[in-house]
Amino acid sequence: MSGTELAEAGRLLAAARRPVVFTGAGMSAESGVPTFRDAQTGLWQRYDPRELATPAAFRTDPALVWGWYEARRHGVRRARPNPGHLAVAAIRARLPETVVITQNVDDLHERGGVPAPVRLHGSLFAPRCSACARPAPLPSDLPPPAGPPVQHAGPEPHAPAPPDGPLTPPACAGCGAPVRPGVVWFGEALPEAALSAAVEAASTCDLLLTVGTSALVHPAAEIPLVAARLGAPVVQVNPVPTPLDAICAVNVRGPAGEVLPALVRAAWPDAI
Ligand code: BV8
Ligand code: ZN
Repeated sequence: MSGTELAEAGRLLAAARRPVVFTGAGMSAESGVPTFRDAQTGLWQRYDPRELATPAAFRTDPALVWGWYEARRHGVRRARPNPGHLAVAAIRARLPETVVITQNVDDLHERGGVPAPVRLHGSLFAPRCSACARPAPLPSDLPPPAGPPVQHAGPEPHAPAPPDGPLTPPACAGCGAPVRPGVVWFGEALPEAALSAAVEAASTCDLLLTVGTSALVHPAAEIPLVAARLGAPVVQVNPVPTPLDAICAVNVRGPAGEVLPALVRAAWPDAI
């Protein structure tokens, strides 16, 4: 990350009043949560995440898909917000009109101090019935996540080993149908309220910060384009180029956990 890009991005952030922070899997990479690009581990390395994250896969083999999501939920429970998540919360603390929009299904923004990010693709912590959509309780096999966010991102010391295989999903208490994860699968529509809140925020923001996304999954990938089309500067944080490079005022090449705290310091030297 070069000083000039950081200084320019800091200047844009300091001048903003209604920023949008738009995040993807790269935001949680330094917390140990694998991105969609990262190779899967264990049994799951045999599967393409895009195949497993579909209604068809759940219909064909609900235990395989439920097991995968439970393994991911365990992994997130063992993870902690990284300094990037804390910096996003610091931006929002400084600029209360900040809207955080995420594609991620982990809860690290909330645990990092952002109470209600706009969730475009759902959450690992909101299971519901696959037939009647009745909310279902989370399997209670895990200790609550430890206290306030901490600097290091190491795993939870005493959490039990994550399941690493098929797991029969619980039955709905209402109609008995299998419970499914509360995420948006490929081929499924995004939650109407979240999508319109995201488009609204991108349409009225005075800066959009896009962090850790390859911008390949739609319609989420269009959110930064909405902001750019309406004249808001777009700043990208990603170690590598993405399809968004061309619309960005500044591309800061580096990991979110390092760049975002430095960006906040560049914008507000007294902040952290
Ligand atoms: C729909 C939840 C229709 C589940 C997810 C237009 C064009 C082409 C295709 C389509 C189109 N419109 C629709 C489609 C089809 C499809 C789609 O986009 N396909 C893609 C693959 C081409 N979209 C859909 O199916 C959507 N639904 O269209 O429905 C419809 C409409 C009305 C009525 C009925 C139906 C639904 C899409 C949502 C799917 N669910 N997640 C789960 O998590 O299991 S998507 C999932 O994948 C994530 O949420 C995220 O969105 C995406 C992964 O992308 P990223 O987050 O960007 O992560 P990735 O790993 O790709 O990249 C990581 C980046 O971080 C990299 O750039 C890397 O360099 C960087 N990085 C790494 N480390 C760091 C870092 N950056 C910073 N710091 C670091 N340390
Ligand atoms: Zn039901």
